Amino acid sequence: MTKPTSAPAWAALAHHKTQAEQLKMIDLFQQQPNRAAQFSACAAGITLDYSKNLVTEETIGKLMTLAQERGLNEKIHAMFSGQPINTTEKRQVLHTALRARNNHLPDQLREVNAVLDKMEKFVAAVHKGDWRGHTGKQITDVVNIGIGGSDLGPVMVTHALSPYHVDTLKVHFVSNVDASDLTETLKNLDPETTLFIVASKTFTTTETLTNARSARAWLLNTLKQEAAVARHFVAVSVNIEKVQAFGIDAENIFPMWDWVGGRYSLWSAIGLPIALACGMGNFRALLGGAADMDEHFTSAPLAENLPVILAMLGVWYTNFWQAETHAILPYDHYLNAFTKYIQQLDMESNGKQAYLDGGYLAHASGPIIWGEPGTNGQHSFHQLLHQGTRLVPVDFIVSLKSHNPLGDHHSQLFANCISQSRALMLGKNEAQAQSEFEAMGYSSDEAKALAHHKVMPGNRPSNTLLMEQLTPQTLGALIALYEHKVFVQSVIWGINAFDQWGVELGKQLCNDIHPALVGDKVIEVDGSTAALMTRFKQAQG
Ligand code: G6Q
Repeated sequence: MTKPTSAPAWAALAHHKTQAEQLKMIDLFQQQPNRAAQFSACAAGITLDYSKNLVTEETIGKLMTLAQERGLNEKIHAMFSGQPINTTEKRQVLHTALRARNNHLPDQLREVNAVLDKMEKFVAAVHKGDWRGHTGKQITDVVNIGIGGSDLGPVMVTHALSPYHVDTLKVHFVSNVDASDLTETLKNLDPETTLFIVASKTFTTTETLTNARSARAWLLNTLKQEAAVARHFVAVSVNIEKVQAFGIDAENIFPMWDWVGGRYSLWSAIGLPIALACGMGNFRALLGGAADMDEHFTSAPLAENLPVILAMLGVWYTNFWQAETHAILPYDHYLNAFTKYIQQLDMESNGKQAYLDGGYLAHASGPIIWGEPGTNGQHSFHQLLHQGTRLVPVDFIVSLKSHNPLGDHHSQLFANCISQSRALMLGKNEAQAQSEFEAMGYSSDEAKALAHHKVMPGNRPSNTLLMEQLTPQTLGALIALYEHKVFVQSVIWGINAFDQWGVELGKQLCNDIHPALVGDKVIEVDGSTAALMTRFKQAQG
């Protein structure tokens, strides 16, 4: 496959950008009364309003041509049909099979359904109190031990679906090898009523195994008998042998597969903490919402396809406007872990510099993803969004209905959300700024001198993603929407969204440094690292 920069549409877009610099969004709205409807699309319970972008019909046409020239339709088919598109790891990419309704991959589907059934029985047994702790007490707390893809998805969804939680069980998450994480979590828990899920696809991740060993020691410190482990530890992994070597019963292992990437795995048994928190019905509804988005992604024409539109707008700003970051701002308290989750999904997938078919990228790839829920961000970093020198495209995410209708909270939340996107677009000119200062009592000379501090350039782009309400279905669709957006961008850029070789070197170095830090082994390192190691050793006495 040729480089994206050689695609005719790439050159056309580069030329078109010089004209697009003259676009004023607010003028476009005046010229096209229908603009909001024209640049909106809807699928799987999510409406995407992308009318507040620096685009015209021509821009969208050219972006979709680029997608076609990059062979997007064929690549979508290749992923869904199980071709080994993760070529650097020689793997299929089949997280969509975890939520598939049709039977085009019978082998995978049989295995997936068997694991879903096993999860269903287990969740019901824990909820009903049929599964009890070693001393016969009912389980009241579940602690998921995992990191990265075995943590961020389940954490985000479990928080997001708080209104659906069963009230007999609390689910906690431990990820960091920093003992403070485990210690603070276990502080108020009772070993007799606590169940651990060790979630690790490979079952070789040092942080997870260290936490799991300490959790087992904590349990046995009270329960004394090794047999207690069988009632208090279950695992999710591909690596059955290693799980058994850790001492977890074969019965208590929920399998997953090589064809599910870590950051795409919340739909597998890695989602067990979600199912325990909300019940299997809600977990299946989450899968259903994602399946709805999959169906839309695989069937809708490119120009009406939500993941494709989001992705191509991202390409527009990243590659033609040199935007370096992308803000994701959910106006929803329950989505407080959403941006962090998308950060991994996007940055671990598309933070790449090598073309799939050889050579290094001649253009930018995935942006830096950041953000916080609104309205909190408005009292902090939104200053930079409005007046900073950088272009930051924004996704606003908001629901029409709250799970907690209280006074006018929700209307205030919604008003703030749409006011922010409008403010980004409108901006404020010098004359307006000056008269505002005058209205505040400043003299006209002072107001004139200060005016430029209040000027906001405006014309800054954003998308608004609207849901009726944050439910398991709409959340599933929203996550799948971003998964596919990331995939589409990887196709445009010609990179592999499904490997993560960049995280390896740090792990390798740590495997050398740690033994030298805790023992007498001497290793050759640079002066800075050596001095830091000496300070650590001295501090430990
Ligand atoms: C995700 C990454 C990474 C992975 C963790 C945990 O795509 O591969 O975040 O999920 O390193 O790995 P294990 O599940 O194997 O412990």
